Amino acid sequence: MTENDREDIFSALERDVKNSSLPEVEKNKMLKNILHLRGLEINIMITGATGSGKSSTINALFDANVAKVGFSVDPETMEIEKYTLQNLILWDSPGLGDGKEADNRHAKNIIKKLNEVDRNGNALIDLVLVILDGSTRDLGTSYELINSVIIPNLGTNKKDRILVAINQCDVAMKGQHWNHSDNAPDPVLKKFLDDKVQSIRRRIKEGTGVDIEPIYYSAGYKESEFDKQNPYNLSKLLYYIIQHTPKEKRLAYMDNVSTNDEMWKDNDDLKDYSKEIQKSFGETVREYAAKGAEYGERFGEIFGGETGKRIGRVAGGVVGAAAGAVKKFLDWLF
Ligand SMILES: Nc1nc2c(ncn2[C@@H]2O[C@H](COP(=O)(O)OP(=O)(O)OP(=O)(O)O)[C@@H](O)[C@H]2O)c(=O)[nH]1
Ligand SMILES: [Mg+2]
Repeated sequence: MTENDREDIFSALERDVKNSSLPEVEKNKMLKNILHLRGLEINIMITGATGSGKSSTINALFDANVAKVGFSVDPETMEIEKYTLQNLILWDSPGLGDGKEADNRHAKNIIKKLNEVDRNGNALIDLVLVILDGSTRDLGTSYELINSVIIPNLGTNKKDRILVAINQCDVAMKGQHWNHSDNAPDPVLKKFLDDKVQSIRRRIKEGTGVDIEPIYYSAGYKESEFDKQNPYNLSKLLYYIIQHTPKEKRLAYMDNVSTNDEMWKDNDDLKDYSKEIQKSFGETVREYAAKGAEYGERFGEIFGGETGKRIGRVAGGVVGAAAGAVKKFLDWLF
């Protein structure tokens, strides 16, 4: 790791701009934009039933072992816990299913948090990630949570602010159809999970009129060095999280997502999620960091340096790839 690797993304952007051959006045426009982006925060609420895998998901996605993973049936998350990772703030919130009294308290806390506003008067919570336990048939309390507690409190653009994700897809159907050597579902399990996605979608549509697109994944687990399993569809989950985050704020993920390539490698093949994630970051740089500045054909030249290299490395990107591959990637990105 060099000094430059330790800089945050905003400092890398600034350095690329300062080192460029742009006229001072254009440089200053960009530096001002970057300063603004640096001040933006993403707030995500992560909720779901006890044991659904909220903590495991947080730890798999983000580079810190911040959230305590439970091994007992007692809820590990009792009240809303706040984790601050630079500009990314995670609210780990217990869902329903802990008994009537606790459920009432949890619901109240969630509703309060969803109605909080930031200093500009906008809703504080950018996105609610609801995690369902794919190994259980009884999703009644999760529907209650989604349809009666969360969706009614999401304001106007409800669809953009909620993401429903089914975790532990590896142990759905009692784990019998998980292909351990590929770390992926076999065709029978795939069909089962696709059907589950559709039935959840239908239940939410019927209950609220909101049409959302759930996804499934596995946060994986690690009991010891010998007893562990990598996540599945974690890149897909991150891709969906990013798509549900206001574009202007997206760079706040860059310094915080796990740098462990193992976490990102096993995904369905519906999309090249790693590339799509990198493309999203590239778009934010183009549309927000460079906003209002005249840079002609020089975009790739300016941000192809530190910024481009970093974007290329995110979520199992072009790490360790040959120099030619990095250059090709940057040409494609910008
Ligand atoms: N097989 C498998 N186990 C998982 C997965 N995700 C989580 N687990 C396990 O499920 C258990 C509960 O996970 P947690 O991450 O603590 O769940 P939580 O939602 O944070 O639970 P509370 O904080 O108690 O509400 C742990 O033993 C995890 O290792 C997964 O994708 N697959
Ligand atoms: Mg937890």
